[in-house]
Amino acid sequence: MLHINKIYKRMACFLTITALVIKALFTGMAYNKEEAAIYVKAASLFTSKHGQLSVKGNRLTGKNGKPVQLKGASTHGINWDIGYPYVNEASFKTIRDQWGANTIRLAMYTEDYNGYCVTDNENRKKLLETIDTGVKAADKLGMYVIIDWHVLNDQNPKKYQKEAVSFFKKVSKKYSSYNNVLYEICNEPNGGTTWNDIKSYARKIIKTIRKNSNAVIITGTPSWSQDVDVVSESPLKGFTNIMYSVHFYAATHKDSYREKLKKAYDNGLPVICTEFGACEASGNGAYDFQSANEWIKLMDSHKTSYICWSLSNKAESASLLNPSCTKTSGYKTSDLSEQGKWLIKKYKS
Ligand code: IDC
Repeated sequence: MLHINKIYKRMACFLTITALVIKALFTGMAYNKEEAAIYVKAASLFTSKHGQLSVKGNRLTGKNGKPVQLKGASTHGINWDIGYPYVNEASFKTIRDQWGANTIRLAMYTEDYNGYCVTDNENRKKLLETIDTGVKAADKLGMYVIIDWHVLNDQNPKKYQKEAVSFFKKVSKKYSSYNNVLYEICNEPNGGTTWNDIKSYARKIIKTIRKNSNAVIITGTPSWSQDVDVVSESPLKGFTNIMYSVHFYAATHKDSYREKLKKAYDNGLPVICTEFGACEASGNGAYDFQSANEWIKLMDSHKTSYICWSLSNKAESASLLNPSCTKTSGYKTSDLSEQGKWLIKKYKS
């Protein structure tokens, strides 16, 4: 489907190129340095290079059919202090240019912290505006963006299924012309939530999104998105461009959890790591960079995409910024937590 935004972009591109060719013909010159730089920059943007993502076999692939590996940072809850300060263009530009990230995940809690499903209309509107700012900033910077329906204390995504249908209907329609958006439909089902519960929820939400968009859809997996092995025995059928999330916190989740991922790989499941940390699952405690390095090595060997939790200065180990850093963009190495410093070394290498 060709949407208005795409048509405008193509028309603008076509008209500009035509104007430059005419100018070159009349002046006998090629276009000037500044103009050339704009084209080189646009063409080199990560999303221009890879375009609309899809899933081929167990791999995330770009428009040319080649595997694409997303690497990025997740926000903390964008509802955490409504008006989350790190969702702005300069902030994303810093993490793109200084950290080597190509993706940002917008985590919106559904219940915790005055989440989307339990807050008032005014706050809900602010959350949608924050998502909009994030999607548009990422698009401009050539970054992919994951809109994350952050189920956590609500445990079973079916609890707010009605709200989820209405939310994904709205956003998939709004962003149908954007090729940089991925939808994560339930962060971490937990408690007694079974794979069958998640599957029934996922079918409903996938059908809702598919009315507007063929974007990649990511579903959470049982036990805080750890049981990819279980899921790989019985993935969803009848849909395309679906991925399954695996999450880990390296100081808590070690060999036995990596074995689950290996089994999912063996069974050909398309896996994406939409959240991880080098600390404990509580988001605090000591780091285990050795275990984190093992996870990264395993994921790199399968070109699995990964997104680190979280772009925040909250006083906890999982934060990428130091608690003393009050900047909302232009983060320097000295502003980063130990995990932040480790992460950018990984992303840059
Ligand atoms: C944590 C936040 C922390 C917050 C807590 C409860 O870092 O500040 O108090 O949630 O809402 C997850 C979740 C993610 C957690 C993170 C660390 O997806 O929301 O964030 N974690 O505990 N799964 C495993 C770990």
